[in-house]
Amino acid sequence: MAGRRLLPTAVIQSRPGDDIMPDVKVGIVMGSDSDLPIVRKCTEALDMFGVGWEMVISSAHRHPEKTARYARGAEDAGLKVIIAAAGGAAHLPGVIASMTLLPVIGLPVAIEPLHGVDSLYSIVQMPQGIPVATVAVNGAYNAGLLAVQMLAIEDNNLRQQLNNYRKNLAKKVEEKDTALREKITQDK
Ligand code: C2R
Repeated sequence: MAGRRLLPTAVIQSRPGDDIMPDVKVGIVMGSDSDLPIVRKCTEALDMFGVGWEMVISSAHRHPEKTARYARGAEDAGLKVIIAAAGGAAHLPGVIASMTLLPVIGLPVAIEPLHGVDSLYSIVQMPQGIPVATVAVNGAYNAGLLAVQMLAIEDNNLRQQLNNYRKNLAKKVEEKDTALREKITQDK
């Protein structure tokens, strides 16, 4: 069935229990399980918009064959966007991007001893020809949001949800501004 895939056992999915996942559009790949506490925030954003995701550990350095298999198979598997997270010498997002035409969002993860500057530079400084859309160091929530925005290009329901999300952000700014004014008036 086009766009559907049977779950490889190593993949964690957004809706545990299903054998077939017609709705999984975002593949989240991370270099190690140590990245998970950061990467989790991606799934919070995706879940908020009801976007199906799957999650897998792979490494361009430690397991290049698995990484290539995943990247080359992603489009046929029905994925639309890949989020690739890695720390240190973070070649994973770029290598994945080189093996698929799907947009790849790179998520630099901060680890010792350089606290993410290394992963940021390795992900963002791609050579011309193979882009990776890089978010902030540990910017996992924005990686999820950016994936939703990409999907919203062809999904009016997601577009509407994103509009509401933005309106809510603006409303919170107004509330904070009002609270600030009240506080300053009281302090006078
Ligand atoms: P360990 O905690 O397993 O030692 O991993 C991972 O993403 C993680 O942040 C330490 C860090 O190594 C990163 N890693 C990469 C790649 N594979 C693993 N940057 C890669 O292929 O780019």
